[in-house]
Amino acid sequence: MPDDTAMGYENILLDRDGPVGVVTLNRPKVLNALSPALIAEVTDALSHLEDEVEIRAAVLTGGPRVFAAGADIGDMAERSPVDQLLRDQTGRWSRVASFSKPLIAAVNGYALGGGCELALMCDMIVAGDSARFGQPEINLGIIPGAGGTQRWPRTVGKYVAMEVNLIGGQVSAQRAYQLGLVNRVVPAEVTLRVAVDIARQLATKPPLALRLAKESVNKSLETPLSEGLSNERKNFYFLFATEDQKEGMRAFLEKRRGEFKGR
Ligand code: DAK
Repeated sequence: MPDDTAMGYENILLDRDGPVGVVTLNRPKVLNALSPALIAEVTDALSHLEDEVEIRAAVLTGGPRVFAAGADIGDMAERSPVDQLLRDQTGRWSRVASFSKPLIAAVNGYALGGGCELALMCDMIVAGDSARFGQPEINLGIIPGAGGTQRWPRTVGKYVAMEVNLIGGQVSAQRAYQLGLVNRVVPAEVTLRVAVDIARQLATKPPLALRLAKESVNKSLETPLSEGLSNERKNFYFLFATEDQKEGMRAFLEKRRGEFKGR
């Protein structure tokens, strides 16, 4: 398998731990500030992991001290709206949210601005006890540009979302857990390990069912209930066309573990 050096990455690391791909943001001197080059590398790495059949889930982390302190302010400071439009950053970032395999964020330290938005694009979030989430863009004279005003209210409701987006303060790991924004709070030194363990557990599940479960849950955030239910039903029926459904049900009846191939 190609590793990060072979791929020529300068802002991230890409590792594979069995069926789990691990993408690590790696600009520690600027708290993993998300430059366009870094985002391009993240999306490139995810598209490789997407194509590798043996990879069943992925983890996105910023390493032991910080997840990411937001988009690179130095890069953005003098940009015009036309620059922003032409660089198609929105298209790039949205590829993280459209990754079809399960993606777990392992967050230690700051996840601010675009860093927080990146974590919110993942399917589950494991937070180290040092994690701090927030949207401080308001203090820079802007608002979030990659989902902060949309994913917060859909996750924690209007009032906390207003607090986060209008005041620009930070939410601790513990509060994020109480709000339902993160799945686990763990000691910071085991954040990555716990996230990889969850990803490994997901890697034992039937990949096509995982993909459609992810798609169906995400759809529920964008559609009226009737449309979401209709979409779920179609995905449910479709899975009866897969070998994994036959294997899963046979394995249950034969009292053994299913071996899933993603077919
Ligand atoms: N950009 C660039 N450099 C940053 C940075 C950032 N976001 N955050 C930190 N750094 C750099 C600092 O400048 C400093 O560099 P040196 O001075 O050492 O050269 C180094 O990282 C260490 O930071 P500090 O010295 O400030 O460290 P502290 O521990 O004192 O403070 C902090 C940590 C996280 C509280 C502080 O660094 C901070 O407030 N950082 C900025 C946080 C922020 O405002 N984030 C929001 C940025 S706006 C879009 C997608 C996404 C976005 C927009 C559009 N599209 C798809 C269209 C996202 C926008 C944003 O995220």
